[in-house]
Amino acid sequence: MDVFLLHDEIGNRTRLSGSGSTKAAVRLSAADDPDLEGDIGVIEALDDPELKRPPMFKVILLNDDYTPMEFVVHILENFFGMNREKATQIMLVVHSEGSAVVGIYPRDIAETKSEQVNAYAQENNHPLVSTVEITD
Ligand code: TYC
Repeated sequence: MDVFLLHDEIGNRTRLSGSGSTKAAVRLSAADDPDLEGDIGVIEALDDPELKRPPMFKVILLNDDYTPMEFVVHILENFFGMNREKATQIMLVVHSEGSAVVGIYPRDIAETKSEQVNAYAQENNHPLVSTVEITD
């Protein structure tokens, strides 16, 4: 917790504490309240609201019975930046488990990659499909 000691012009010290804001002393004028004119008041500037991390999304590759293994490896190398060894390993996980997460990205990037993979598979007459799911 931040603690501020406020020294005013007439020698009084006021202990200000708190977090999430910055406080400053002001001398009140008749415009604020005629009864309090000349007293010390405190104004408080609230911090910016906490910025949340953007939610992240998984791109999931699904198995099928027809897409050639070499085509899947090619996809993993070219759309997900994997080297051949990693791409082969992940392809075999999809093949044996039915699906695997192949990347985690902010929503726009995950959706674009998934759409690009699905379009590329279609253009090449393979039934390969990827999907997008929000991370837990
Ligand atoms: N099961 C496919 C085959 O035996 C290979 C394959 C792997 C297909 C991964 C899709 O996402 C996939 N040819």
